Amino acid sequence: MGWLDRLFPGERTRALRAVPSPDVERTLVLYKYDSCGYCRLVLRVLERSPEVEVTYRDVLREQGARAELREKTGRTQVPCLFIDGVALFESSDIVTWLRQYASREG
Ligand SMILES: N[C@@H](CCC(=O)N[C@@H](CS)C(=O)NCC(=O)O)C(=O)O
Repeated sequence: MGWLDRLFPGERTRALRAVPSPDVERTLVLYKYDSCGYCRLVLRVLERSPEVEVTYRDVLREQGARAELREKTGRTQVPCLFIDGVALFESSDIVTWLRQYASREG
C-alpha cells in the first residue's frame, strides 16, 4: 500500500508516484482481464497502436498476477498500467497517457 493510501484510506489515488512523461520510450506492463469493460477501453487504444509494446498480465488467467498487483500497489483494481514501474490506475487516465505515448515523436 502506498503512503497516500495509508494517509488517506478513503482516497482512490490514480497513480502512486509521479507518472513518467509519455514523450520517450517506456517499459509498459498492463494488468487487465478481457471481460472487464474498463480494460477493453484501454485494449482498444492499444489495438489501434500496434507499434506500442506492452506486456500483458491477465489477473484472471495468470496465476499470481492478481497477487502481484496487490503486492505492488495495495490494490487489485484493473486496468492498471505500469509505466517504467510506476502504477497508473483509471482507464480514462491510461487511455489519455497511451494516446499521447502513441503519438510521440521519435
Ligand atoms: N474507474 C475505474 C474502474 C475500474 C474497475 O472498476 N475495475 C474492476 C473490474 S471491471 C475491478 O478491478 N474491480 C476489482 C477491484 O477494484 O479490486 C476505471 O475506469 O479504470
